[in-house]
Amino acid sequence: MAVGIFDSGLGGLTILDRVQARLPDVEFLYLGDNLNAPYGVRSADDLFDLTAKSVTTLWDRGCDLVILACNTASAAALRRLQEGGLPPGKRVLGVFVPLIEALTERQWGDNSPPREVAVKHVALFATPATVASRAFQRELAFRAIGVDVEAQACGGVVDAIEEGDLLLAEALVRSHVDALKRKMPNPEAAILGCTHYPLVAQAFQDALGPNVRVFSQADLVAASLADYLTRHPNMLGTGAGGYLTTGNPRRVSDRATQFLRRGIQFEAA
Ligand code: DGN
Repeated sequence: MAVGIFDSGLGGLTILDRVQARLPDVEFLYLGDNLNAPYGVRSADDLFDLTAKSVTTLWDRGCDLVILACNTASAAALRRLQEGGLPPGKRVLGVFVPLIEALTERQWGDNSPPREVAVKHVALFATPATVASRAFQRELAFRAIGVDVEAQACGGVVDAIEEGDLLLAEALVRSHVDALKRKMPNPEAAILGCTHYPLVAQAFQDALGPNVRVFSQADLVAASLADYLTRHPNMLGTGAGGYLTTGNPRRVSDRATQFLRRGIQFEAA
């Protein structure tokens, strides 16, 4: 019985880590499309095709529920997958909505009309593809009015993290935060809209200062998944847990072990 977790590469491990801590009795089958990473600079159609292929792999391996633990894939493919008709008994969820529900102080699945919320100025940090999609602003507009969102495309951060160069990633974070602050000097909240960024969350917080609330996507997704599985216990699926990659399993295992600071063995997808 496993829930599928998909990311373009290693970033989704930050989500997996928190959902495993929250749901220790649930198995997870992780799939990283390392062969085709990074996703952040690809076209929307390309992202849709790659994401659909990986989601189908996880469904075929017995995961009835797949989480897109990648904002770039969620932005480009989630609604299209959901609206295109899912195979019987299969579901796919993304990582945007839990974050936006927390930002707008809504309960899970509250689809009431958009309303005024406490936070007025939000900084969004994400990959170029996620920023270009405007998916975050679209989902937010379904739930809130009067919120000003300033988005900063954080080129280079994912690549530096995937290469294990955290010092470079932190330096890039500081320059992206500076660029954001020139456009929006006093955000009240910051969204780290990429599953790689928890690895450099402290650099974001330090550069933004103590008065900016940085939302933790991984914890919010974990809480939302726990809630979903309580309501839909039949979505646990029939597959076995583990770690799959479209890339080189040995190289990906080494990077993942460094990334999460615990031993992880990937197999070929
Ligand atoms: N971690 C992915 C995200 O949340 O958008 C981006 C990874 C990538 O391939 N650029």
